[in-house]
Amino acid sequence: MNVISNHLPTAELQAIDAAHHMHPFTDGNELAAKGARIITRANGVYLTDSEGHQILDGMAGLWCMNVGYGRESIAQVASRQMMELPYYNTFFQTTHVPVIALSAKLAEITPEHMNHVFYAGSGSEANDTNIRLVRHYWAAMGKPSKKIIISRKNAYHGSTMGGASLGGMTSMHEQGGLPIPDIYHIGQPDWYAEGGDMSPEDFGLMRARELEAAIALFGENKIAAFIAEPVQGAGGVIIPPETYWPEIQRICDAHEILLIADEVICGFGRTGNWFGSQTMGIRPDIMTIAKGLTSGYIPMGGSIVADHVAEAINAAGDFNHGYTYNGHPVAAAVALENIRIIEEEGLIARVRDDIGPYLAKRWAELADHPLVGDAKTVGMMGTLPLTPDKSRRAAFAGKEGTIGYRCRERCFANDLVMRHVGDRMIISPPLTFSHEDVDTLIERARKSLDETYAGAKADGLLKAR
Ligand code: PXG
Repeated sequence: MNVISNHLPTAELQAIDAAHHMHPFTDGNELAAKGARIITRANGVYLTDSEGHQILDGMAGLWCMNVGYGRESIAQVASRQMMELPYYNTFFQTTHVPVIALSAKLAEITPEHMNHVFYAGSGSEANDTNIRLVRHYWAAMGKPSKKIIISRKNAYHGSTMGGASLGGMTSMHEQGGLPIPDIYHIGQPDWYAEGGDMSPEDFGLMRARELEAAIALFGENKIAAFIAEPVQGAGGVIIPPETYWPEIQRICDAHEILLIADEVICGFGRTGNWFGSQTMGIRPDIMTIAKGLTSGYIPMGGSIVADHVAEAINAAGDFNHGYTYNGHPVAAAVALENIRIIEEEGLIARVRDDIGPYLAKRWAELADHPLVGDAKTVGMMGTLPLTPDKSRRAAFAGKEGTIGYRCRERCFANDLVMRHVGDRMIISPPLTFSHEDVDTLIERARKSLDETYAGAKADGLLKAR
């Protein structure tokens, strides 16, 4: 029997957590003083905490719980697979049925020219694979000098040395001596924050052309790949202007640069297609997947590899790369069941035609709030930049993120999980959200915005920069 159970008082559990558990992206001392929120169960789109609060999960866990909590069939599939074959590796010329079935299924639902998968345990691991994969590919093609990978400022591609280097988060680079060599970052297509007086269309083109400038700077013979999220997630749900992706695709094609679409957040229905690449109309050579692949029920990630890339890799002999848990049988079985649910319940069409448009309509209503500078969605992702002056899309005069943090705290108090990135509020709810869930989210978000506004006004924090 477990000695530590949900039945200990909250404060006691918090004290044990603070004493022994190091949290990701967290100030440990600050959290120890405050006490972590303890989530004890979840069902559908609601979380329950140790104090009995029913919290609407506007973030689908961490952008991953696409089919919602409490899926009995997933638990049953995992349990059966654990009894039949809990583990075997895919090294040394072996394979197993769950990984065979999942690979065939992924080949079916990914774009037509992509029929190969290299598995990993997470999105970070998959992006580390991608770095090795694209460099090895160009070496196999007789072009070993093509090593540099171009990414974007404020991108998120994971927390491993490779993933964090590809990412464009300077606060991550500052810790641990990153980025690793031969990674270069260009600007992001964030028209709201960086577009100034330009039209979104002109700004999108300008940011895409930074890729061409970077290629000219180093020389085409040095560049292996460009990596980007179809819609930046952790950076603040940054939806690029319509001109951006077509221009990026043109540049990659014109200069023999592999295009890696990081679909860790956008994949598996979030944008109203199987993959964000389809929503943005691009043709990637590699796609990073994780999160929605298993809806977070168990960890799994991978790289979906286009035929021409896989053929070159296969022709070059051993690819000296692999993880113990490549294609883990229980994770593969869970992924298959998760995909079966997405298909059976028509969740992708639902996001595209029903709940996505309804969320877009209700979310847009928040734009009339005095704190809100913009209110956009794509599929089941939304962004809400806060501002003290709508007409200029101005930033707050005080420390960046102060108002966003306050708003997140108000959301928590009002039983809604809505994240903040700086002074932007973001959502990414389960794809199973009902119209009523959207209504509840909007109601709680508006109440939280009202309280944030009143508090910020009282504290004199509404001055513009
Ligand atoms: N790529 C993208 C686009 C991601 O969003 C990863 C790779 C890394 O995946 P793993 O499975 O290694 O975490 C991610 C993960 C946040 C947040 O604060 C976002 C992620 C992870 C943790 C926090 O929004 N995304």
